[in-house]
Amino acid sequence: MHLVRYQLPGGRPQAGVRTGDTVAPVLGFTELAELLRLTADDLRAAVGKLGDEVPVSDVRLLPPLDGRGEVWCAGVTYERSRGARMEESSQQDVYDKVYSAKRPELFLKSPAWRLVTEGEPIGIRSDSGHDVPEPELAIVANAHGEIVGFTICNDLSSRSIEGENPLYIPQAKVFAGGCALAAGIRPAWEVADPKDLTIDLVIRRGADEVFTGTTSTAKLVRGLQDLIDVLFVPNDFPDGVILATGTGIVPELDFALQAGDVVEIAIAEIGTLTNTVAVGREPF
Ligand code: DO4
Ligand code: MG
Repeated sequence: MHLVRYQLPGGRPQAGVRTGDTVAPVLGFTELAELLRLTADDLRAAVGKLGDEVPVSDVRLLPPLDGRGEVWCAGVTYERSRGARMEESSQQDVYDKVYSAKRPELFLKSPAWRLVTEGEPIGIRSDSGHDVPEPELAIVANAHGEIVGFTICNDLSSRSIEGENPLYIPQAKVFAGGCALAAGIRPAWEVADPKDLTIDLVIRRGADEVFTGTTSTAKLVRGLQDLIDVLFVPNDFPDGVILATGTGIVPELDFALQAGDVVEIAIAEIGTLTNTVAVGREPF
């Protein structure tokens, strides 16, 4: 099962559960934020009480975060990411050091309202020139800092802007269409070992597969609860938070996304996320 947000034609967004090809509302709850204010045990009980099912083809699926929810990202958590940053950057040291430092790299990627989800366009910056998708396992934590689920995040990134100077990371990482989440959250109690999941990335350009890559969350150097604990030390997340755990797949430097590319991410047991690339606004 997946926790979802959905909308019937003309209706309001509703928190629900998707099972196969149907969705059903969680009785007594409208926003996902209300569910993420519950403890993990109470959430599990709540999603057992559902209203009438409707076919998923009758609804629009929405990004699985609302209210004051935020998406954060961890960076340089896989050896591959450390290597790729050191190759692209004018400041190699910072990436080398953060990979093994006690404090992880964490950054605010997106408020709930700016997210896109399955089937919606993803953006690349028109003033960038070198852009890649970053397919990442994303942790869903409730307001109490408990891990209650997992989804997929595409942490789209400008390699040229970040490579020029790491102080430009917020501009390399935060822009319209730059953060996509899969349309469902797999509850944590259904995922036997989140540190042993295969992640696949395929990028299609017309009829061609122009990039394929695969990794496993077993290669992630940080503990999942450790990352959440660091995030919660100075912050409250009253409506829950999603933390993407970093990428272990980075194309070689000669690859860059183009408008019209189709980016497909699959994470075993969690789901899939497919979007088409669009170029954003005019350069400033
Ligand atoms: O250090 C920059 C960001 C790295 C990142 O997003 C990742 O490793 O996934
Ligand atoms: Mg990333």
